[in-house]
Amino acid sequence: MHSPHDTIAAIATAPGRGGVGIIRLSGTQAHAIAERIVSTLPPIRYARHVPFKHPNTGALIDDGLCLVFSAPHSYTGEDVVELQGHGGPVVLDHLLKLILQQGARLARPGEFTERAFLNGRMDLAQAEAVADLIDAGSQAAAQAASQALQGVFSERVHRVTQQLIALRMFIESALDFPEEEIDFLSDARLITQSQQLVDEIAELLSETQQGVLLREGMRVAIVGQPNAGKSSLLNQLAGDDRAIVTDIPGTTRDVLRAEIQIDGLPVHIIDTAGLRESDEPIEREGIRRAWREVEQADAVLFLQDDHRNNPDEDEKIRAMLPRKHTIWVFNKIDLSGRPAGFDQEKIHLGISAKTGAGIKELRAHLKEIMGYQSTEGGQFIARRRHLDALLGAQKEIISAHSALTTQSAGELAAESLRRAQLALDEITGKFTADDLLGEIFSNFCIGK
Ligand SMILES: Nc1nc2c(ncn2[C@@H]2O[C@H](COP(=O)(O)OP(=O)(O)OP(=O)(O)O)[C@@H](O)[C@H]2O)c(=O)[nH]1
Ligand SMILES: [Mg+2]
Repeated sequence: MHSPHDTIAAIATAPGRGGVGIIRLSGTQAHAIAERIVSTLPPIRYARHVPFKHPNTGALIDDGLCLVFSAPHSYTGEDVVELQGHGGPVVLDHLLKLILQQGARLARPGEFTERAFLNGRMDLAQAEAVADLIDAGSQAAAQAASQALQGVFSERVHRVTQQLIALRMFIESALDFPEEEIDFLSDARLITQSQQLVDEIAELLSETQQGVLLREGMRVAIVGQPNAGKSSLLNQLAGDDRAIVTDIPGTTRDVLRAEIQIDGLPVHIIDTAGLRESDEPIEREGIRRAWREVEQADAVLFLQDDHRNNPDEDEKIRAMLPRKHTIWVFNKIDLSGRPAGFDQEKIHLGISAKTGAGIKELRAHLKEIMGYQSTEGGQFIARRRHLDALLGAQKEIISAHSALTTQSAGELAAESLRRAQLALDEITGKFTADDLLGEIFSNFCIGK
C-alpha cells in the first residue's frame, strides 16, 4: 500500500523532447534525496544552477536549476524539490531512476495535487480545477478553470453554506423553546432568510451549469433522411472536409464527430447515418447508432432536404424524435429559394450546407438554447459532480423552505438543512468518500 508519508517523485513535464524537463519530489525525504544528486542544496526558494550527478559514482548526468521549497510553503504543503534539466526523455528517465533508487517512490497520477488537498493547501473543487486547467480545450474554459482554481467557485459555495448554517441555528434555537416555537418559526426574518437561501442556491446552480457546459461542451446530433446533407453540414460547421459527401443516399454508415467552438463553448457535432428502412446489415447498425446518439444529445438538428423533399418520410422521423431541443433545419436553400435563417415563429431554420447561408444563425441558436453567456469575467469551471451536489442541496433547501412557510415544521426544516449542508460539503471535499477522491485524482496526469 502507498503511504501518504512516502516521498514521491515524477517527471512533471510532458513526455517527449523539450527545452526543459522538470522532475519534482515531494515528501519528508525530498531534500535529503535531492542533496545526494546536486551535492549542496541551494537556499529555500532560490534558483541555483547546479550539476546533477550520480550519487554513487559522481558521474555527471545533466545540469540545470534546482529549486527547494520547505513545508508547508509549497504546492503540496510538504518539502518539495524541483530539478529542471534538459528535456530529453533518456536523461530525465535516468535521473528519475536514480531518485527512485535513493528511496523515493514514483508518484501516482494527481498525487501531488491530492497531497495539496489533503494538506489543506486547496479544497477539492480547486484541486479539480487544476486538472481542468491543464485539460482545457478552449481559452474560455481555461479562464474559467483558473477562476475556480483561485477559489471563486468554492467561495460561492462557502457563502451559501454560511447562510444555511445561520438559518439552521436560528431554527434550532427555536426548537429549544417549544412553547414559543410557533411564534419563532413564523418570524418574518426567518422566512426572508429562507427565501434568500432558495434564491441564492438557484443562482449558484445556473452559474455552475454554465461552468459544466464550458468543461464538457454540448452534444449536437445531426439526423435526417439520406442525402439531406448531414455530412455536408458537419463539414461546413467544422470548416473541414471531415466526412465523405456524395450524392449516393446512404453514404454515411457510422457515427462521425467533430469538435467546434462557439464563442469558446465546446460543441461536439455528431453526424449520423441517414434514417430510412433498410435491409442492409451495416446500414441498419448505423441507423441504430444514430438513434443512440439522438438519445444522448443535448440538441438535435433534424435536417431536411428543402429542394427534393419527401414529407411522408420526414413526418415518420419527426414523430420519433424526442421533444428536447430539436431544431428543424431546412437544407439546400440555394436550390429551393427559401430565405436563410429563422422564419417568423423561430421554428424553421433555412440553411445551405453548401454555401454556408444560415450557418451563422444556426451557431447563434445553439449557443442560445444552452443558455450560454460568453462574456462573464467571473465564470468558473465546474463538473457534473458539483451540479449533482447542488441539485441535491437545492431539493433539501426547497423542502426546508416549504416546511417553514406552509407547516411551521421547524424540526423537518432543520433536518433538511442539515442534509443540504452535507451535500454542499461534498463539493469542497469537507465531506467526501475516499473512493470518490481516488476517482477524481486518478484522472490527473502524472507529475501534477
Ligand atoms: N445544392 C446543395 N447541395 C447540397 C447541400 N448540402 C448537401 N448537398 C449535396 O447533397 C448530397 C448529399 O450530401 P451529404 O452531405 O452526403 O448528405 P447526407 O445527409 O450526409 O447523406 P447520407 O450520409 O447518405 O445520409 C451531396 O451531393 C451534397 O453535395 C446544399 O446546401 N446545397
Ligand atoms: Mg452523410
